[in-house]
Amino acid sequence: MKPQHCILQGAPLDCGKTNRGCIMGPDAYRTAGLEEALVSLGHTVTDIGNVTPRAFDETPHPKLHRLSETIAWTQALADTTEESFAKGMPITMGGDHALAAGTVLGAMRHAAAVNRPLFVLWLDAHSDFHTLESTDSGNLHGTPVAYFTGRGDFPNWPALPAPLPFENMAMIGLRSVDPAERAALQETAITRVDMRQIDETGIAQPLGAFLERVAAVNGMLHVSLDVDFLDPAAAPAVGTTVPGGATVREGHLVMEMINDSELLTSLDLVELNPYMDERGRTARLMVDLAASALGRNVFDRPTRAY
Ligand code: HAR
Ligand code: MN
Ligand code: MN
Ligand code: MN
Repeated sequence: MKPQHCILQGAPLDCGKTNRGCIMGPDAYRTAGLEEALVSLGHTVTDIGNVTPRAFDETPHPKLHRLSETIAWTQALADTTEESFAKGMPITMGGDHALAAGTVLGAMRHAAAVNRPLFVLWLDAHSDFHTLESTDSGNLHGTPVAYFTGRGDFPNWPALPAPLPFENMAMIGLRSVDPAERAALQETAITRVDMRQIDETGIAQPLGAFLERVAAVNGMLHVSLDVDFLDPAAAPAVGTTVPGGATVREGHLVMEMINDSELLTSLDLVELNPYMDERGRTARLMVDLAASALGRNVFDRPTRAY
């Protein structure tokens, strides 16, 4: 990866679920040395601080948790992300995964402005493909993919320039998909790679195929890395642990392949709950994975323990 100007943007959004703690995520990434890691790789970094949503009036909803707040965050993050694209590569320090509604919308606006296709790589145990109708938890961090692919009604949410085509999306690491999400996914051309496939073929094969498709059309690549993509033994600081996740080695391989592809244009680091961490180890691992996506050489892998 060529030297980048990285724009770190804190998104202490904690409204996408009922368990709290992601509000502390941005400061955990700062404490774990994200900026310093990127600078050591030859990048320049501006930390613009934390984004704040515009004022919102929370009207209690019978089913959906903190809907108005999530919409306000989506607007604010889309605007900030779009502005950050004008300066460099937006790297969003979450915050729970509801933030991706805003960051992907910002990336879509930028992609439309520069006339390039946008692709999204979703590294997650979950598909986050619920509509506002199909979610049974009411937790909006389970819905951003439906929003930005234009599936279902999201009244009062910011309008999309155009929905993200299903063909432009890959989900890798799946192992917790609700029945309604599964049925809906099967009707789409979203690339879905579950842990069984990773065990059978390795993670490099499906990832490499997706990256080739992005490169073939000079696409922009937005990567959304959910902590629960990783196995909870390696990354315990997340509210929604699912056993059987990606190993540290698989995580680094994915990030190193992303770096080699030179396709990355924006990155989300989501669902870190520092309240549940063990002496900062998950925050450090996430920082190291981000560094791998931005060029840390395999021989430079840190000796610090997770
Ligand atoms: N599908 C479940 C729900 O709708 C769990 C969603 C959990 N999402 C995240 N992000 N933790 O991936 O509630
Ligand atoms: Mn997620
Ligand atoms: Mn998840
Ligand atoms: Mn559900």
